[in-house]
Amino acid sequence: MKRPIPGVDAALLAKDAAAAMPLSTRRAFLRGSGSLGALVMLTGCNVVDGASAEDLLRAVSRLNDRVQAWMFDPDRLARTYREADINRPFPFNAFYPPEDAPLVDGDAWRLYVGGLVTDTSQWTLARLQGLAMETQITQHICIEGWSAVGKWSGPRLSDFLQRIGADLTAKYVGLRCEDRYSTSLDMATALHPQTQMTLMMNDGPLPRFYGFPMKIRVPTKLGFKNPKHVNELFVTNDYPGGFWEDRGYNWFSGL
Ligand SMILES: Nc1nc2c(c(=O)[nH]1)N[C@H]1C(S)=C(S)[C@@H](COP(=O)(O)O)O[C@H]1N2
Ligand SMILES: [Mo]
Repeated sequence: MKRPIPGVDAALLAKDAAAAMPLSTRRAFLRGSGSLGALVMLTGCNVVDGASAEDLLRAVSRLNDRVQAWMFDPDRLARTYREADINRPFPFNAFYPPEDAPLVDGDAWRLYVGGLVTDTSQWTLARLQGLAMETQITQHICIEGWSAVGKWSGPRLSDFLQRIGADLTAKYVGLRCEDRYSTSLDMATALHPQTQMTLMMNDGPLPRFYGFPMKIRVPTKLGFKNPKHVNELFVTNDYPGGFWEDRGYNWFSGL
């Protein structure tokens, strides 16, 4: 290993980096040597040659993504709840107040599909409604400090991806929304049995404030990874980021 950054205590730097990791990553890191050398090796970020603290934090965050993706168990189901546990009214959240929620015309709406798929035909709401649907009662956890149990129904995203001939070995599924929100999922999560193209809430059409006409429900991830009013889906190997991900939230954000 090369010489440390002048004036920076290597052990302290490694300790700070460990503190910035989520618990699961930190455990794996400290189970190894937990040293600066290990950090450089793990992140692929050469902190020795004048990397800024920001570069290091970015590298730690991407390392967190890789460790979380590696630890993700595609067969482990998110907990499901009873009808009596459903929160009514369900909380609203977006990067704007409720009155600014998009007013989407369900007849004119189309889902555009692109990237590494063989069938790029557009989807109307009626066509999506023709797919086999499932219902889940699961918990939504927002990073802002609230959680609520809701009931959502729709086709499995994995069924849809198979139907459009998606390259299931690709890394990411990118999602874009009517309100210019966006997010992206790792393929393993996109294929998880509970990841849903939600068309209904509480046995009725998905209401305007909760993502009409279609949201992606991902009960294995934080709330911001559940995009509402989705109108574009693409499959890619190029990291797509997302609205909050580009503003510093950890990309994987698994529960
Ligand atoms: N299109 C869109 N989707 C979005 C958001 C948004 O601002 N726009 N906010 C996210 C966040 S941070 C949360 S917590 C949930 C809130 O969903 P809800 O209004 O159904 O509770 O939507 C997520 N999906
Ligand atoms: Mo959120």
